[in-house]
Amino acid sequence: MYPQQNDIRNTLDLSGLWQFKLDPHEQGERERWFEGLAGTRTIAVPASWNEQFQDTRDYLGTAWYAREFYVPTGWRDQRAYLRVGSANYVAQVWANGQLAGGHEGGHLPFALDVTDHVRWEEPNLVAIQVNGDLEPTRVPPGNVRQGLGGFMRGYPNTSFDFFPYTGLQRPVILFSVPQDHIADVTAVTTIEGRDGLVHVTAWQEGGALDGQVVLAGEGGQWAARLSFTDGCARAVFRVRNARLWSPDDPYLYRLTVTLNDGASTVDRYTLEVGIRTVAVQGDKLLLNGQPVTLTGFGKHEDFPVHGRGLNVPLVVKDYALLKWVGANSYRTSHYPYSEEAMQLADHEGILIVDEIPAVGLRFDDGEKNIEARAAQCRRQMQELIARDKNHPSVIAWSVANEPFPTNMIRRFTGGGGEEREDSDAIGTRFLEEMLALARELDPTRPVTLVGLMGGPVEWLALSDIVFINSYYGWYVLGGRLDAGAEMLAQQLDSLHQTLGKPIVISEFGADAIPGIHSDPPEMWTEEYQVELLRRYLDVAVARPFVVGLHVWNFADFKTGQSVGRVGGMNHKGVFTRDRRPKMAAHFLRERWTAQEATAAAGACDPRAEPASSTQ
Ligand code: BDP
Repeated sequence: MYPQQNDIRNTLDLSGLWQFKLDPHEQGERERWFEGLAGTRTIAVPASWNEQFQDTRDYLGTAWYAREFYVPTGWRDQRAYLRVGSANYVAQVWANGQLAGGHEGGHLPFALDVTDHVRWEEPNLVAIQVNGDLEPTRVPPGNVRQGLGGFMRGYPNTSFDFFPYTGLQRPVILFSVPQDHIADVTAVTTIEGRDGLVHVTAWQEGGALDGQVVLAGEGGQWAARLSFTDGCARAVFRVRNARLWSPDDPYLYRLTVTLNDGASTVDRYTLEVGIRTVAVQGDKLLLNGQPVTLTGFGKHEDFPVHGRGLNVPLVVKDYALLKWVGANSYRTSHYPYSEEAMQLADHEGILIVDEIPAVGLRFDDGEKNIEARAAQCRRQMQELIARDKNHPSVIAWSVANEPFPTNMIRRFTGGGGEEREDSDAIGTRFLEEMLALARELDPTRPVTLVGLMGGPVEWLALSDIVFINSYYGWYVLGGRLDAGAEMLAQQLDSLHQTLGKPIVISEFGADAIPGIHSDPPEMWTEEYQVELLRRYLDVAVARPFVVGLHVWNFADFKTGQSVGRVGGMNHKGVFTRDRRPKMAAHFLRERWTAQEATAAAGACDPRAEPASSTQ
């Protein structure tokens, strides 16, 4: 659960300046650096370490962070936890020289019980060892053996197209809870007629206390007693004429769970709850029983200097730009984003497709590697759903981005790619397993995997909603916009005919270097980017089963260095990296905000070209 400061619980944010030291020869543990770091420099947390110094840009190996802090005396009777929001990729934590625990996986929080390590009335030392090496067994993988002897390979050698930023990228927080405490709360909402039902499950740890749950918001306040059996208790509220959560009206009720010991309150935790449902029906995606069309982007957590580090003003700014451009949604490509981003999405009514870092997966490098990645994907899926299950903004889980079939290159080059290979069958089992796990952990949301253009249809068929990345007019049929649009139309029609499910075009776009122009449009110009997006929007609008369009990308973002990435950047953003609109942003705004106007006027298809704009 996200740490909370209230009358009982406490939080102490350790963001700020930390001591920092690289450990390229892995000597720190042997030399007991966790007892105190010597010869350090000062670094900011949270932030990726890569761009804070010139010599750390491409350093992904082991490094150490340390800082001292006091624990408030008032916490003496409570349990204390150290919570790391994101340590990319693997971390070990020492408190006052004692190993407190560790974590693998770069974008999800972990909390370690440090109660027994705390020193009262004197400074405490925390040391965190982080390693971000790229390895085939990690998720996402890197340094994967590839054909072509390294020809055209990028640096660093990732299996994904974004910079492998490393370090303590989200806040490190010390928090305390009472000995007997609320361990978890889940709120699931359903709708019956005009009523909203809020189904609450609460878990307590340590005690055999009674509890109470109160829901408050428009229409009143509702309370129920929680009696725990085996640490778990349930309650259901019926909210008559509920004010439903939606992008147009992201209304949140407040749900407060308390544990009571006779007369006094022992623990308290408050959640914001949006009453809404998500469902797939035939080839439609339904929000609160009504068809919804996703407009938006694939994004990245990325900005100069702090890299992938949490930057709350940037989260706010990005949501303001999403609204400005008329977007209602985005995908957390290609890893879970900050908890603050999810909270703000709840407040602002942004629909989120929440993705684990399973990008660049292949199934042809041996059972050991494949199983190591599967284990890691399972863990990340569990941790992601545990973290984000209560956000009304989260409307779907994505278990992978562009899993790579072995015969892909042959598929593209026309060399008989249709025959199945063993590794494709391994891939099928892998993806089936991840989708089944997500469905089991959360039966209330659709699940998907994001397919690679031209990838196996049998993989797309496994999803509840078909997500497909499509680069006709760019990587395929580059320079040929009309031929690209024709291919897109054919592919969509054939997928719809075969699968009969709603389709989201989850990536499409063209790199555009800001300020480069041409007429007629040529690749890499702003005009070409606009014209490519226009064609995709036009093809989609004629196909009601296309229930979403996510442009790749919201903003330009940093990548490794390679022949396809000018200045170490992917330039498919419709905003520049510093959030200035390219021509494409104005184009989308014209299309997507006009959609609101026509929708409000009750006109037919909201995605249609506005009458005033020129073709
Ligand atoms: C897609 C990937 C995305 C890349 C994009 C691109 O899903 O991560 O950045 O292509 O090449 O294949 O721009």
